Amino acid sequence: MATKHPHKKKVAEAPQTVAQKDVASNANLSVEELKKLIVHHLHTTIGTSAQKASKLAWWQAVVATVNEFIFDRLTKTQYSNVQRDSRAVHYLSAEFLMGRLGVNNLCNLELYDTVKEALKELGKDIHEILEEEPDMALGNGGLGRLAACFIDSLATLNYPCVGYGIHYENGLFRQEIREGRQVERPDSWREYGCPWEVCRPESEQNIPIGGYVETQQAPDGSQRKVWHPKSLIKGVPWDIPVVGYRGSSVTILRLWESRANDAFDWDVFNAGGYVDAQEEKAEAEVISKVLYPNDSTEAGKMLRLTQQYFFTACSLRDILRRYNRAHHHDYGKFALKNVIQLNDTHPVIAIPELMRLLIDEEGVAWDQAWNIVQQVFAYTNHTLLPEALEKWPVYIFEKLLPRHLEIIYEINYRFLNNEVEAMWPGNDDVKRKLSIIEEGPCRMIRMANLAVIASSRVNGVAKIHSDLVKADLFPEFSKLWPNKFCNVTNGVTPRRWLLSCNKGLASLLNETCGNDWALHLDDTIKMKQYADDASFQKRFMDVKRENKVALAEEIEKLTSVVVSPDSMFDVQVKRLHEYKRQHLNLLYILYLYRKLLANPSLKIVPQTFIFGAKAAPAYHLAKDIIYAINVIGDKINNDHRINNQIKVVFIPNYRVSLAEKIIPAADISEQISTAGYEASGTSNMKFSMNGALTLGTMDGANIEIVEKAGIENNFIFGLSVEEVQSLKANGYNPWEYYNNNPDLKAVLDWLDSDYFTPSYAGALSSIKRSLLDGGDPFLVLADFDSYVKAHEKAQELYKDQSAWARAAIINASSMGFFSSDRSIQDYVDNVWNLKTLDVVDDITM
Ligand code: 26Q
Repeated sequence: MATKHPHKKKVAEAPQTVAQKDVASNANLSVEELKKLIVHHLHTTIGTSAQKASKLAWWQAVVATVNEFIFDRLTKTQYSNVQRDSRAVHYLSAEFLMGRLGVNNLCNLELYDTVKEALKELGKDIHEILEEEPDMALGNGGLGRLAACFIDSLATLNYPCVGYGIHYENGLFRQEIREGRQVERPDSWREYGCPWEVCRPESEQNIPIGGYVETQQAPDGSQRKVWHPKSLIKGVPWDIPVVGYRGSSVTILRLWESRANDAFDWDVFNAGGYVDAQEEKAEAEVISKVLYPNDSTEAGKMLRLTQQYFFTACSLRDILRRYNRAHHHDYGKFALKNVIQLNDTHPVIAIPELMRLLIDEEGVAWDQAWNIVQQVFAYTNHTLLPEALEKWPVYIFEKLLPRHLEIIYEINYRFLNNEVEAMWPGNDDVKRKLSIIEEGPCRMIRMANLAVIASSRVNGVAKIHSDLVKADLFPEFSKLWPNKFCNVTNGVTPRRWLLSCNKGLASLLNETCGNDWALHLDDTIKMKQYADDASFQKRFMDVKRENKVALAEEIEKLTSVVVSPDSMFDVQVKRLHEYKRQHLNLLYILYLYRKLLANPSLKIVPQTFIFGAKAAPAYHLAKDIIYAINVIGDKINNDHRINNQIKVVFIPNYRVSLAEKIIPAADISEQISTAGYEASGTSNMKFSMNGALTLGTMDGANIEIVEKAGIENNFIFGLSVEEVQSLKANGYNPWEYYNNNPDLKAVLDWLDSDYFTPSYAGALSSIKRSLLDGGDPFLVLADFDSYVKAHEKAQELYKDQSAWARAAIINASSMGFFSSDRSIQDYVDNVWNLKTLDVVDDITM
């Protein structure tokens, strides 16, 4: 910065802060200015110097620097929302799988290159510094990452919104592999504090829980319900600003942390119960301690319901508080100003909680409250797996949420006796099916039924999934309310999944499609015209190779396995689940290995099979599959007879930051779920965007992906949804496939031997057992043959690098539809009905 008095002796001067600058011009910020800001923060925020600072300190200083820009924009966004009294969406999700925010925030603020240069001049490498950031792994997989992509798009598109979730102290467990087996370790993403987040004690909430309900009679004979809760839990909000791309809005992800309520704590404490008070404190704090590591299976734990209730109750009070600041408890406009999106059934307890708040605490009549609730809520379904549909025992509700239980009974009674009775008079079968209560020895609350009954809209996450939601999951509901059901195909944010993670491809896109493709992903179609251009093909494949070289280095660092960037990288990274069929992939690898052993002079396309997957800790078969991948990989990687023609690597602790390195380097994207089981999938979109070819089934969003990118540019195999359904209906017998296919029989029998686990025969038998005695519920054996053929086709094409490049370019050019910006626009048009916000730049406060 220029000194105002050049004649004076130079003194150290604090650089101008961003608040004093014109922030609209981030891109024009000079390297010199940024260097000063970063060093300034090293001194004044972190308390160290450029000479002494650790990498962590440099990272913290970079964050402090960009936070100046972020908070300025955040204040303006929030001010504008209040001024306009805008209608907003509140995205309620038990999971937000944000990953790292560093690269993404720098790219969205268009500061990446300047910060890179500034750090370089300060003698630091931006990659190394940004690697210091721990992943925010507050989610299991697809559903949580979708929430993260959606909030990025909401911020970019300037739609008024708040994301609400849980401030877990420990995110998804860190996975270590010991002797081939998964070991779970706690994940502490805030060990040294998270510099992106801000605590907002002024917006704390107190949430009642437990106790009993008293019925009071008024003199006029009417009844009033009074809940006497056993305790209060304090909810402390932590705000994480989410930065829209290119100076659009900065919105908030508000995560609730549970604490002991002060009053209760002190009562016990004063009575001399110091130790008891500590126990009560621990009991409250445990609620936000840890993310449940289940993906797609139920874990009916009391603590899980408490988590769900805790964060939705905090969020609703926050929404009501904000509404009442402008509308003073007049609920006439509540549904006009608010929409609440339920990310799966996890936050569905919000429905009776909003009824309770309106009726018991705000004095709204039942009919008006129900009217509001039915307009405000919308529900997204993410699974068809029956065991994944949440149900809670009535006795748990009696204990934790007695008033909510009464409200649920009342909602159910009115629904069954009005709507259902009108449509199906006297039909008790239908009533039993549609009831929120499942009768039986242990009566259960069906959260999905409650969600459908109370919501204005119900959507699935890919075309085929939404069709199946109507036809198979909720056929009667969709007959009752045909217009309630709709589809919103998932999407992913191109800012993280292309612009930030694949700089090489991003610059090819800039060259061929202009500079706005990260905002308008449809623009990438312009690259398609170069699909046949040999020189462009080469440049495209050079970028891919560079990414493969970087991944090969990372693989060697993490696993000590050396892989060749010239081999075909075949990648399957996702949660481990039988329906995702990692074991089908493994059977193919065994098949190929056997072929090579049988014929040592056989020349195949060299292939590297890359896996990454976490298994739910109690899902034994899933953990056995991880073990099998590791021991089989170990054997193959060290078997000199096959001349390094295949390698198998299992990358431990798969997470968002690893995905960002793996996906840009993939040649083949394995999307091989049994048709009808993967609701959508979202990594399939990321892979395709980055120029991988899909080897997959006609399931979830794969169908729409190949519709756009051309089935001929991908490798589709296996039974269709209809074929799966009819095979199952007609009695599927896996033994037939086993007995009729000698190759298949041989690889399955191999699992019973001690070939891969010397001195421990049968260590891999559980996989074979599940596929034969277990009835092969996901039709692995039925699809094996066609899977092998798909792989053969892939190798054929790979031999022709020009033809491969062409298909890869077409894939990468055709993913415009799968931007989460398009998904969000679909939600806005069909569900939320929002208007974009003009962020006021000039605010006087
Ligand atoms: C349930 C009960 C107790 C504890 C945890 C859970 C739980 C947690 C996470 C149940 C399910 C999940 C996550 C589900 C999920 O990620 N589903 C995926 O959602 C994606 C986004 O729509 C889809 O693309 C995937 O197809 C779907 O599997």
